[in-house]
Amino acid sequence: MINTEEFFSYLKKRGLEFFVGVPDSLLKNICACIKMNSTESNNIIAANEGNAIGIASGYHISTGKFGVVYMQNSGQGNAVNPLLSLADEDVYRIPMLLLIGWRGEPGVKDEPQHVKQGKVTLSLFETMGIDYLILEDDYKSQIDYCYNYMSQNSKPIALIIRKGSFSEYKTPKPESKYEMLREEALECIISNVDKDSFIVSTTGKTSREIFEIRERRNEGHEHDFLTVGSMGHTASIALGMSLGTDKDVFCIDGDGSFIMHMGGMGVAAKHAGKNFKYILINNGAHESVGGQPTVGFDIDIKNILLSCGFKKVYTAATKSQVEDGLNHLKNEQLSAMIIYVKQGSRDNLGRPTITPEQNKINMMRVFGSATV
Ligand SMILES: Cc1ncc(C[n+]2csc(CCOP(=O)(O)OP(=O)(O)O)c2C)c(N)n1
Repeated sequence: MINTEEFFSYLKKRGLEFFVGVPDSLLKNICACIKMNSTESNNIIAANEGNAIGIASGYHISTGKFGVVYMQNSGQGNAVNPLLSLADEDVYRIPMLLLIGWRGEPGVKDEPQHVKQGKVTLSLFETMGIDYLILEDDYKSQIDYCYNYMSQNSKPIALIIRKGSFSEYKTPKPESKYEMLREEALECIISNVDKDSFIVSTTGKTSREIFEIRERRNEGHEHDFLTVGSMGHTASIALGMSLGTDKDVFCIDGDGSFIMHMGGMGVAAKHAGKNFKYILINNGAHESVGGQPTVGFDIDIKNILLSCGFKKVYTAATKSQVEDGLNHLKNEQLSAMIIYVKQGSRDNLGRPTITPEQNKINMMRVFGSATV
């Protein structure tokens, strides 16, 4: 196991002192160490992994230095376009060090959404012509190698990081002015939406908590689309779903997810019928993967939604405010709600025990759209 602080210090020693990326649970300790030892201007938490490649590229152009870009391998997809059409040797040829958390490594048990991505992570880099090393205990010589490679070739290079590679890095518990936990807000939503409504919930603990709430209440899961992967696309899935039914479709998004592909909200609002209901649970953080901050508390999400076309946006920070907001959402067209919560979740939070495909089939049976 690699000592997280020593790894970070060695990067800095080699002049690798500008960090940008999207956090990942597998990289939780190194992300926490970077955050605790950096300022906001040399550790930027990007909206999505493609943006991170863009930021590292601009940084290189103005400084001549190499940015360090961290991401979960799920973010490889978001990064492909700027890696191939910006940083690539056939285009601008921009060096940067990619730190990639390898979820779904073949042979290592992981959740369904990581299995395919884990299988293709290395071959995708090979196809893109990006060289990589798998991080080992002798990380200093690997960092030296990457540094020299970037200097000589002026190209991106990746360090692929296996689960459990870094030692624990403890961070102080986050403080919040909000009272409610996300799970409490979700329980309140589920108790107050009509039984025949549908829910499309975002990636991470939101969907895991919804699954467990349904289990506790002895309810089925066939009205809930638990988006396990494809972070940032929840509102788009909900929009598409709402177009095929008269029943209400409640999108339950997270701030990190909303910010990742924010442009989709304008399109969703433009095409939403009266049954598209948008709820954003804002804890100002990527709570599911270690609590790295988002800009969720820095930007005016209410006005963003209003300018996207929502007619009214309610805010809630208590259960009774959530109930009031839901009454409005149920009765009004193009109303949305932002629920402010504190960070935190149960240590014993489980994961859906039905497969994603079964989740889809069960829902399609309710819609009457199943072909199998
Ligand atoms: C493309 C992509 N990048 C990163 C991740 C890792 N990831 C899973 S959940 C999550 C955080 C989601 O944050 P938010 O939407 O604010 O919800 P919260 O966890 O705070 O409830 C991240 C970064 C991912 N699944 N996919």
